[in-house]
Amino acid sequence: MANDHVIVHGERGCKGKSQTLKPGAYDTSALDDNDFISSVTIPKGWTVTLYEDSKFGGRSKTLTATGDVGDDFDNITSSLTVSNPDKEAVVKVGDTYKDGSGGSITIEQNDVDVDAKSLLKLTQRFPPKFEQVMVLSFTMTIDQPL
Ligand SMILES: [Ca+2]
Repeated sequence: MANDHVIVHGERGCKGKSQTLKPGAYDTSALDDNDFISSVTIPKGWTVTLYEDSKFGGRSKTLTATGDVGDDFDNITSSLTVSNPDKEAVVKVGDTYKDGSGGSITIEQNDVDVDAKSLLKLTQRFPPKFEQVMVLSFTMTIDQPL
């Protein structure tokens, strides 16, 4: 399964008319058709939120796994958002002392298998704005410790 995009399908069981979607927000005009989505193919760790109405309004449903959207959301999606977790987080603090007497600290996130549901929180509905909550598992390297 491709892991860099989501696919929405017009029939249950990930069949029928389909549209490939990169991470982003898609209002009704950006979708191939209104109210056509019945199932979604979702890469591991990604999140898709469906909205009943355009402009990300009405009822919503968040999906994190491939499958049918469910009886309660079959053929009613008019807008949606696609989010992928950013697994690369590198923070570098270094070169504080130009004379070389200091050191540098590198904090690098390991490839952690995080629960996608804990990564993103919708803080604003329109335009959709997500707050990323991360639990960092990192290694710290100190060059030239004082
Ligand atoms: Ca609708």
